[in-house]
Amino acid sequence: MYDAQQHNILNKLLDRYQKQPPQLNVEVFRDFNTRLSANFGIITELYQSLYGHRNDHPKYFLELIDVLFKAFQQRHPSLRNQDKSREKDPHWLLNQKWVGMMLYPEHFAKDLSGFSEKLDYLQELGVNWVHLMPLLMSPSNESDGGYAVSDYRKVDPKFGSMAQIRTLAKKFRDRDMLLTLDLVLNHTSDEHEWAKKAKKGDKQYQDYYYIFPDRQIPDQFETSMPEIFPVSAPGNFTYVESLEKWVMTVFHQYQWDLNYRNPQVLCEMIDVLLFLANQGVDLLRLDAPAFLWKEMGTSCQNLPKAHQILKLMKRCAEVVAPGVKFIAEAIVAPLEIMKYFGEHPDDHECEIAYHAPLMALIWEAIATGEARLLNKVIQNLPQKPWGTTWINYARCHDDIGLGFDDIYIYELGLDAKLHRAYILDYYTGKFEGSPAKGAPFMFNPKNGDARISGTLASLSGLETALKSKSKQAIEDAIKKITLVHSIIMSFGGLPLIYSGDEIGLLNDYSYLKDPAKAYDNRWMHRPMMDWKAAEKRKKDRAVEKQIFSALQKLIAIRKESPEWADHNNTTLSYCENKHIFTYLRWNELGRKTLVMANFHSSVQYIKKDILYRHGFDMDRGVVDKFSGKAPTYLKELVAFQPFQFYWITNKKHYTPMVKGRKRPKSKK
Ligand code: OTU
Repeated sequence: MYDAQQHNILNKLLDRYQKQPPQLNVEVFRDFNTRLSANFGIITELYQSLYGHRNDHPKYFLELIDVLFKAFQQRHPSLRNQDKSREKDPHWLLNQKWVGMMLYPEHFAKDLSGFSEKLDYLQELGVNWVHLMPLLMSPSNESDGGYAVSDYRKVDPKFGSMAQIRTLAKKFRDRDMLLTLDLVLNHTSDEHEWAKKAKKGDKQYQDYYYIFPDRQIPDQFETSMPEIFPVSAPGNFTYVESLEKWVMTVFHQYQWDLNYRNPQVLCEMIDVLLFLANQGVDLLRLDAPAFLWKEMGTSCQNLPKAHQILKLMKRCAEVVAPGVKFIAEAIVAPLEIMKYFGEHPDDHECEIAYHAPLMALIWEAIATGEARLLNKVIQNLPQKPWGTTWINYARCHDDIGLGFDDIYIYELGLDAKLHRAYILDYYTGKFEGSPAKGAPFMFNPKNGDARISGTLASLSGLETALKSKSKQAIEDAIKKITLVHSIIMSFGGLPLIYSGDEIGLLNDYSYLKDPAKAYDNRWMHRPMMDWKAAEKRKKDRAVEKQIFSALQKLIAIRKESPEWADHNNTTLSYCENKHIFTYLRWNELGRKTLVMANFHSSVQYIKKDILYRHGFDMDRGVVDKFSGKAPTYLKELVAFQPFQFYWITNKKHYTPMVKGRKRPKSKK
């Protein structure tokens, strides 16, 4: 929209920037000009809605725009070029070629130079996108695994340096790989310079946080704020002796919540965001964005202003670094997660969000042997906006929260409370006969809530199976591990593997010996990468080889399946057997894959009719892309082995794989 006053401000700014050294060449400046002009109206509007009531808002607004220009000046030409080529190809992120892995640098390869030497391992598996877990400066004792940052511009020397990140990012670009780093937006460590100044009594920096002289306001907040870590960090405020004041600390006591009501905080954090973007990061994982805005009398999660902050950040990034995409790490109720994609067609917010409901429901389906709830919840999710995509994952460094709504459990005729209790019991050793080996995380006696810790392999029963030496149990566990990955590879979105799962690493109980970790059992599923075990991926019949090569194959097939690019082309399919989860992936060129996954430990059948219904070419035949064979039929039924899945496609679209690669066309 044209607004004379805004236009005036914009022109003045651009005139000034054009002359500001180091001067940019005409073409480069034009890009900035175009992007700022296109976004200026919406940036102004968002800014006003957040800070318009303050007298000082025009001053801070101009400071923010200056930050954008400075960051643009500093952006490396190769990154600017990449921005431009990504602008020309809005599909780039949706491509089926991307397969990710998240890993702790110090667990995987000690540090950044060690990591650079391990790229071949990732490429052998087929991984071309890496989320490096927090590596910025954070206190050496307790830091919530790096999610308490004490300096956003410095890499913790135990990992390396920022220069190494830039080199790594360059290496990634050369290999067509993507790099993700965290941006911990909601809080800093209490050892961050801002917090230190605040502790010393500096009023300006005290205003960077939520600090209160007594319990009056905190008590009011507490009446409506849930607790995130009720066992290890109860309550949402911490008394700080040296200050004789209460500080808002939603997560741990040493993680101080930033006060985004202060426009300086926003400006600082956008500066940090662009700084990280300028190191060559492709996808920024915005940590805990649901918590950005606090309002008394609310849960202080998912508030409209939190979305406005994210939208403002997105527009700023689009001016400076449009090639950089945002990942919303909003592990909240399914319908709330969807809002981080933006709610209106021209909203720009986060392009990517974690598909927490899919993740949690996969585990629910494994525990119950049924896909009914999985099917129901996913069916009821609205379509996400075009151009956005999910991260599909089975495990990550955090616990598994059963964050889906009770209503769907009731709709299945089940008691939600009992059902949730069953799932918890199944994974935490209380349900006799369950092979899963996990632990309850943050059991809250006030409401009976708990989440689940444990590695993918241990939750799938591998730990128990190996102990019992039962061949059958080991086989079942491997089948479950493969099944779970077959879903995250083929469901629309970006699959993200958790490091170690590709060789079935088990729970690691050594964290109990470290007092800085013992109170947080999420450490049990953050094992050190076991390179000796990884070597066994080359050894026939080894468990590691069975898992690794299965994943390798899943990945290779994914990359060869253009209908798996995420264009909102995942259609859940009706299936009469409650143990089987079915969906169709398709594209406009007539390519399709029908995914059918049996979550039960027994042989199952469904009517062959499903193949006709989806228009498969039954005369020329269909094939399962994973086994390379036709599905097993029993008269008019398709038969499934325990935990078997099919990736059915028309034979004419099928090229057999040789060692995970497409067979080269014969030169006839
Ligand atoms: C995120 O977590 C991180 O993934 C956790 O590792 C951090 O502890 C936390 O932020 C604080 O930085 O806020 O919106 O176990 O699922 O806290 C989701 C709970 C988050 C996590 C939750 C999550």
